[in-house]
Formats: sequence, C-alpha cells, structure tokens
Amino acid sequence: MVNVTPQEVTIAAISTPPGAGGIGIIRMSGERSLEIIKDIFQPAGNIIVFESHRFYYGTIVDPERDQTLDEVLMVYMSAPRTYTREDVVEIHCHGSYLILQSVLELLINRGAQLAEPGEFTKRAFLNGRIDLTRAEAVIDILAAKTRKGVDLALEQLSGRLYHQVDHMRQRLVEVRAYFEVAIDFPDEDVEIVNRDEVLERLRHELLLPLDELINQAESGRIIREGISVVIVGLPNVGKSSLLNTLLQEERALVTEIPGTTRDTIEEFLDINGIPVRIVDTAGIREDAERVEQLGIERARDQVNRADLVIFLADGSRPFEAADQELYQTVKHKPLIVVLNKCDLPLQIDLTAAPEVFSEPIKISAVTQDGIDQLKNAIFSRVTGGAEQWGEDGCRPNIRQKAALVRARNAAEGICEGLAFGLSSDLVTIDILECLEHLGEIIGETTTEDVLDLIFEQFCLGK
Ligand SMILES: Nc1nc2c(ncn2[C@@H]2O[C@H](COP(=O)(O)OP(=O)(O)OP(=O)(O)O)[C@@H](O)[C@H]2O)c(=O)[nH]1
Ligand SMILES: [Mg+2]
Repeated sequence: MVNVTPQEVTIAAISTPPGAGGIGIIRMSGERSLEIIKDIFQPAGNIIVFESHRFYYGTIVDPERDQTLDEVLMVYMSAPRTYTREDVVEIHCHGSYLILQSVLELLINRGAQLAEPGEFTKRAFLNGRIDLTRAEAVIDILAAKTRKGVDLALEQLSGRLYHQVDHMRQRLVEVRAYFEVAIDFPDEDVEIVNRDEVLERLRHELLLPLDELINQAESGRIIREGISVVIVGLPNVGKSSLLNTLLQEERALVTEIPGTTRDTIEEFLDINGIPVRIVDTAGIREDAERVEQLGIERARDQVNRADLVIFLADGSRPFEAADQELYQTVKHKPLIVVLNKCDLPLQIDLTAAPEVFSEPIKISAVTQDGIDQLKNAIFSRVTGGAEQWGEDGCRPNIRQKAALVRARNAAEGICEGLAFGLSSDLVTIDILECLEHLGEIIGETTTEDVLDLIFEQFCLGK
C-alpha cells in the first residue's frame, strides 16, 4: 500500500448534533471529496461539472442497491477557499439521524475515513489557515454560555490575540538580529547594540503587554467556565423564592411549610455576561427527618464547592441561634449576606449580630425589590471591581496563560541580562526561549501531545 500522510486521507463526519432537526449536514474534506460525491450524488438536471461554492439540488443514491437515500442540497468547495483549505463537500440532508448515518456509511464505503473530533479544524490549523489561538476560539464559540463569551471568542477568532503575540515575536526577532551581529563581531559589541535603548523597548513592547495579557486570563477563565453560587439558609427564609425570582420562572416549589426543598436545584443564569450556576438548597436544620437530612448533606457539599455563597436570612422574624450557627459554618466562604422578605415589617435586630449584618443586601423575593442590587453585588464580588471587565480585549485561556508566564520569565531574563551587562550570546539564549514560548501560544512551537489535547476538546464534525 502507498504511504499516505494523515492529511492525504479524505475525512467525513456528521456535523450537526444527534437527534431530529430541520436539516442535518455531513461534511467531507480531502482530495477525494469530489470523486466520492460524484459517485453517489445525482443532480437534478443535466449537470456535468460541479462549480465550486455552488449549491446543487439532487438525490443521494446507493449505487450498489440502486436505492435513493435522501433528497439533498450538495455544495462542493474547491481548495484552498474552504474551512480546511482542502477540497470540501457538504451534503445538506433532512435532519434524520438514520439518513445521515446511511449517507455517511456510503462515503466511508467509498474510502472516506470517519473524522476524529476536531479534525476539520485541526486540518485548518495544520494547513496554515488559522493559528492555534483561532482554533481554540472555535472551541470557545461552541462552548460559550453567554453572549459575552461568544463575543470574546469571535474577537479571538478574528486574530486579536494572535496579532498581539505575533507583534511581540517580531520585536524580539529584531532584537535577536542586533545581538547576532554583536556575536559575530564581538569587539564592536558596544557600538552596535545600545543596551539601554533595547532594554527600554523590551520593557514597553514585551514585559508590559505580557503582564496585561496574564492579568486578563482570570476574567477569561470566569467568562468561559462561569462560577457557582449557592443559596443557603434556614428552612422557609425564601431560598427557592429567590431562585425563582432570579430566573424569572417558577422553577422550584415554594410553600409556607419549612422543609419544602429537599434536593439541590441547579439552574443557569447570565449576570452581565458571567455564566452563573445558581443552586437552591434544602433549608438547614437539626431536627430534619431522613430524606430532608440527605438534602441537607447535599447542601453542605454544594457550599464546599461553591465559588460564592448567598447566606439568606428572613427579615420578618428574629435572628435565631440556629441562623447564627449556620452563619458560623459558612462564613469562611466568599459570602454575600442577604436579608429577605423586606416587604414585611422588619422583625430582625441587625445590631444583635453586627458581624453578620455589616452590609446586608435587603431584598424581597416577592416584590423583587433589591434583586438588581444583589445581581450587581454578585458581579462585583466575582470581578473584584476590576475595570477591565467592561472592556473588550484578549482573555487568554489557561494554556495560553501558562505559556505567557513562561514567556514573561524568559523576557525578564533578557531584561536582567541586559541590565547586568551579560554577554550577547547569553542574552540570546533567553531571547530564543522567549520566542519559543510565544510560539507555543500561536501553535508554531507547540508539541504534538498538546495539540492532541486541544483538538480532543472539539465535538465530532467540527
Ligand atoms: N412576604 C414575603 N414572603 C416571602 C418572600 N420570600 C419567600 N416568601 C414566603 O416564604 C415562604 C417560604 O418560601 P420558600 O421560598 O419556599 O423558602 P425556602 O427557604 O426555599 O424554604 P425550604 O425549601 O423549606 O428551606 C413561602 O410562603 C414564600 O411565599 C418575600 O420576599 N416576602
Ligand atoms: Mg426551598
């Protein structure tokens, strides 16, 4: 058999999610795409040549059995103006998983190979159409939980992070060129390289932007992954009512009977672009019967795992020893103290527990008073009031941040070397290392196993 490199294989996959839908799309990429589709696609009308980037209406026919599998639209896109930069064919079938499976089987029988998750995007990367930051942006777009998450990913897809990193690399390559001249002509070192000038430039054009990018990574993590907020309190304080009000939906059962909620209830909420997993829990009390007790254990477990806890108290009754005890068990967590039922006459003595009620947020889950303040409080606790939250900009992911930190360490090495008058060849070692780490971010010097890890995160057919 002839040896083929992996990219010479033509790949195919169902690109739409499983289940029934209006349409379902199969995608094929590779040099044999056109040949394979010609074998099984019968265009309506007398068409001899398929023009690139044009839809054709027709049927998919299994030639062996002379059986029509579906009525479809087919588009052939010739390389390189395609997602992968290879020849690509898309078959738009009816959205039935059975049809899609049988059409895919036909392609496989004719020599296409089932694509790995993310293989189309991996080819786009390997064929140089997109760099690694843009490939990762594709993952982010598919996984984004809020509109803000989508917007950030789209910016990264447009190459914003790539260009920033590339700009730093170009500056470094220039600096490296100076020093190489210096190594070649050691006696003229002093005249050729003005070290102070280079140092100043590196601080502004390398260290500073690296620091900024590293600082933005935490907000990127939060926008991508979101946070979990757990509502705890004694029975009947209004936890489920608060959940419902936040969701604007009657999600959890609410009754005047203490012990209504027994299991944890989780829902998703978008607070100013931050994906928040909000969890309602069973009211915590000592004398609960068996099922309720299990719910309380779950509640405690959720508190342990939460990024932020809302401690809810009922303002329409006195603050009891049980409230105080519960507070003691959660106060080590990042906490927002909320006083509910403020539409009723205040019966709680806030001065009796000054530690708890130094800055309570007063709400009513029934009239919805104070709910916006609560959302704002959640937002500012998460963002730490950081200014850059409102701004657009690059938000590196964890992998990119790690490489940025390594690049920064090397950059610091360069600057120290320059400041302490190290020889040009020693400074060059740090320059090369810094270039290597910047290259990891955009995928130029990324190792194979890291690439595999990245593309494994994709879904099939992307
Ligand atoms: N007036 C008033 N009543 C409220 C408010 N919030 C909740 N309630 C009432 O308080 C009672 C208990 O509310 P829930 O939301 O079920 O309380 P919970 O904390 O989830 O209770 P458990 O699930 O039993 O722990 C219900 O009768 C609610 O209608 C509020 O802001 N104002
Ligand atoms: Mg409840």
